[in-house]
Amino acid sequence: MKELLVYPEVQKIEIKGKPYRFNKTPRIRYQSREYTYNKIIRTWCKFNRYQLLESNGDVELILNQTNDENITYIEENNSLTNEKYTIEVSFVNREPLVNIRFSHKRGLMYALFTLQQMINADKLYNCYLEDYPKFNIRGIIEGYYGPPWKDEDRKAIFSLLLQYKMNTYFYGPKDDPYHRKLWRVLYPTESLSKLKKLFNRAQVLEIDFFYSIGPGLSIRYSDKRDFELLLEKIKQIHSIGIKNFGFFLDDIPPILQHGVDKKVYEDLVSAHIDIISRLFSYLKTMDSEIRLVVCPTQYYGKGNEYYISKLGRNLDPLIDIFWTGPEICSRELNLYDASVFRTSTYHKPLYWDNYPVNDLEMSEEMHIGPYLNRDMHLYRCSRGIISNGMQYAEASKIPFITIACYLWNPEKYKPQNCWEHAIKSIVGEEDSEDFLVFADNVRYSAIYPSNSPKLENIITNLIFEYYYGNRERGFYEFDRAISQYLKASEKLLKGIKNGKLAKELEPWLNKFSKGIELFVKTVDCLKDYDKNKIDNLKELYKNYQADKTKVFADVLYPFVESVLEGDFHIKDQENYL
Ligand code: LTM
Repeated sequence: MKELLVYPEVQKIEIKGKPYRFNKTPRIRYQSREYTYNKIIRTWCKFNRYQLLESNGDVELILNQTNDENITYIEENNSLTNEKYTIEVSFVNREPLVNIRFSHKRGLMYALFTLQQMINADKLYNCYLEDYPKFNIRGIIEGYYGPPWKDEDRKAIFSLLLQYKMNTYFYGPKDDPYHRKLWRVLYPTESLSKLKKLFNRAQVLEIDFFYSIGPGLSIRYSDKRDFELLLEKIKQIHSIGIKNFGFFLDDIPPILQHGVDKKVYEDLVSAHIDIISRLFSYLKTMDSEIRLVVCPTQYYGKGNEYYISKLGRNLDPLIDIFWTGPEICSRELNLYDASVFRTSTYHKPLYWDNYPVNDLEMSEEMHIGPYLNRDMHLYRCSRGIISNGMQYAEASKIPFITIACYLWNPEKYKPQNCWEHAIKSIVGEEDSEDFLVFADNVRYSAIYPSNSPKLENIITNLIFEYYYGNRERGFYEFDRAISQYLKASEKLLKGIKNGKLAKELEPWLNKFSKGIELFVKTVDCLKDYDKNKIDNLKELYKNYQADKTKVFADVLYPFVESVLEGDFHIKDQENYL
């Protein structure tokens, strides 16, 4: 079958014939009917700079809203949906006619993002495609420690979420005082109106906006007044239209703190069951459409421990429970662990995936690598995945795109391809080749605890040639390979088109360039062993190590150290053979 490169990849596609090739930006013919859809089509054309006409045009667009079973139900995960769509491209008098079927505005918007990628690839295949997500809840959380994103960052991220068919955003920055430390205090008018604008933007883009509150540091669970204050705060947020709430009890003491609570509850989990249940029943009477997601105090582990089993079994099945997997930052998420959680809590986990977040002790790392090690069938046993972002909003977009592609179509997700696509789209076509050279050395994280796969090969090859092969050839190949790194380092340091990204990545770009210089000078000492050079190298290495920014992880150190210690000269080739 011919390849149709659309991100995220579509579920089913049948290509029936040759493509229609555009030699100029297409004009879209669309007979307006329904106000909401007309507005969507107009915005879509404007965004893509397509001319919109009522007659003539190059591509005729027909919208077909339907509540048919095959558009409102997903077999594979047995769920009702408003996100499914089909696109049929046929040709009438050699001109493309595009028929989109959908049940809801969200499905239509997703269809248009697929269609624009088909059109922008300059060829529109005669085809039929059917598309829908495998995970129901797909999104991100602003839930890290550190400076919260600015509203303009959030809005840009919302657009990215829609473009890559994610449907959820959780507001829960640990450093917004009104979210956690000052949870009892209502938002001042100005902050509330900003939150409302943000929520409105999310609504326009079909993103479910969850406001989260984290009262666990100080709340007295049994106290009537504290419960009233909690409701006051929730009501304030509800007054601006928000109907989805997160109730966070993470990163708080694991046992009851207040004397009054110790008298009323046998343990922390009993207090949590009580307050969550009271809150949920209040919310449901206030507004039946409200959704509630809880982040428990024990949010990682095996999934069958006392706290989480008791909590899950006693909470209403409609309340979703966050879970970060076997670890806080889990290397892997698999079906076995998900089913243990489900069996013991009577809830499918809603993953709070701590990737790409890089706060606290991870702050020297930059997590721009692709999403990895999540089972391709996890959607069968989970409610969805919410990825925790980095304080670096622009850099977070790279992993976010790969996460979105995995969540929509995990069985077809190809991390490397998707990552290269993400880099092209965020960094820009002209800088992406050099950026990839850099990014390959900034991949270290909980989900990828090694680094620099390409650079590692260069070192391995050099060491092999040095001892067992041909030294001249080894040095020649090294020079050739490293020239790409030198070029990338020089180009990226001069600046890239995406200035915001360059600013966020500055420490890592600087460290990359220092590392490449160190590497070249180290090999220079190998080529021509000289006491002065070694002394200079020692100095360079000391400076390099003083900067803790993590690039190359543990790939460069052992090589430089073995040269500094004279290993290559002491161990003579013959001794090794
Ligand atoms: O993961 C959870 C549920 N809570 C916190 C996050 O706020 C924090 O960003 C991550 C990563 O450090 N770890 C947590 O424990």
